[in-house]
Amino acid sequence: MTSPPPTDTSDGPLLEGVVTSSTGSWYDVQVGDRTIPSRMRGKFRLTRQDVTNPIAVGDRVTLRVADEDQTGFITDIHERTNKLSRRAAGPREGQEHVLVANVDRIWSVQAVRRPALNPRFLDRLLVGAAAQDVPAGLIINKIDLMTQDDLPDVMDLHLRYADLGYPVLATSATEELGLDRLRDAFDGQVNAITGPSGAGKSTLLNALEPDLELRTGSVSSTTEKGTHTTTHAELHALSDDSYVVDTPGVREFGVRDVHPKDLAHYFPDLSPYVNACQFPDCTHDHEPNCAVKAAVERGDVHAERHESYLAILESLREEQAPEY
Ligand SMILES: Nc1nc2c(ncn2[C@@H]2O[C@H](COP(=O)(O)OP(=O)(O)O)[C@@H](O)[C@H]2O)c(=O)[nH]1
Ligand SMILES: [Mg+2]
Ligand SMILES: [Zn+2]
Repeated sequence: MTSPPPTDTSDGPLLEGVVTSSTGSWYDVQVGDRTIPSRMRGKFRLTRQDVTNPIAVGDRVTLRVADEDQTGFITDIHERTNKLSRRAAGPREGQEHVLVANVDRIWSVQAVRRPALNPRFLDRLLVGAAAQDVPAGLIINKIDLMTQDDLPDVMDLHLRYADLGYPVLATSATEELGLDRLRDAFDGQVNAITGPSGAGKSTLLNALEPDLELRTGSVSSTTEKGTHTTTHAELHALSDDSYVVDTPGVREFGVRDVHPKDLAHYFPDLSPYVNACQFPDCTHDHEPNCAVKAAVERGDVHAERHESYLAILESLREEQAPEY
């Protein structure tokens, strides 16, 4: 931390690559088949003091590789298409922490059982993703545990989100069901994977790529919350042009900065109705002649989606109370 920012003493050719892991001072940059340990220009930190990490996993960078020791020096960060971030905790509280940049899709994993399906949690993730311009998808895992009793809820969840335009996949990581489709869906993309602890994220990734050897099962939910696994997020290469990054426990990403007024816009099923409400500032909660509530009553919008909307609205009002 106290050492002077490194300067460009390297002499090799300029290359382009993607940052696959970051420890804060060193970055692994993948260039073709090579992984090049690299440092960055000090000015990136100076010009971007509002974020904890000026370079994040997923960033595309230009670097120069020193002939002498084959380490890299990052000279340029390319413009991002999007990023997933959350607010930093601890000494950097309030700053933005970028979890991963240039995400093609974030996949939310839900388990049929252990832990139970949780549409409320899922909707929060979908809002966070939409607010950060990251397309989302749903993976329903542990289908091997599905019983006759689970079937209606699982089908309902599958259809509900497929109807909203999200890709929905059903898998069993342990029985290796649905993995070919998952591989196809991941192909050629930078994928983030998220969802509640225990849903099977790490097991799924190991099933796709056994060499990853990610720890599974044994992580207690408290440790997972306590350690900022996300600070050391790592982009795993699954094939030449497919990557995945595990972003566990990022419940709050993106949602907190949504203005309550804009919330309905992040629900593709609610947003078509908002202009038909009687009051232009309708929050689709208690107001009369609300077109959203009418759509729920007609069955055109799933009641649970409206409940999720109201629950998120409530949490935003609590957090943003001074302004709203
Ligand atoms: N029956 C069943 N168990 C699974 C499946 N996927 C994961 N598990 C188990 O669920 C537990 C949690 O898995 P893990 O991958 O660590 O979940 P994570 O917290 O989401 O990364 C482990 O004991 C896994 O063996 C599955 O498809 N079917
Ligand atoms: Mg895990
Ligand atoms: Zn309304």
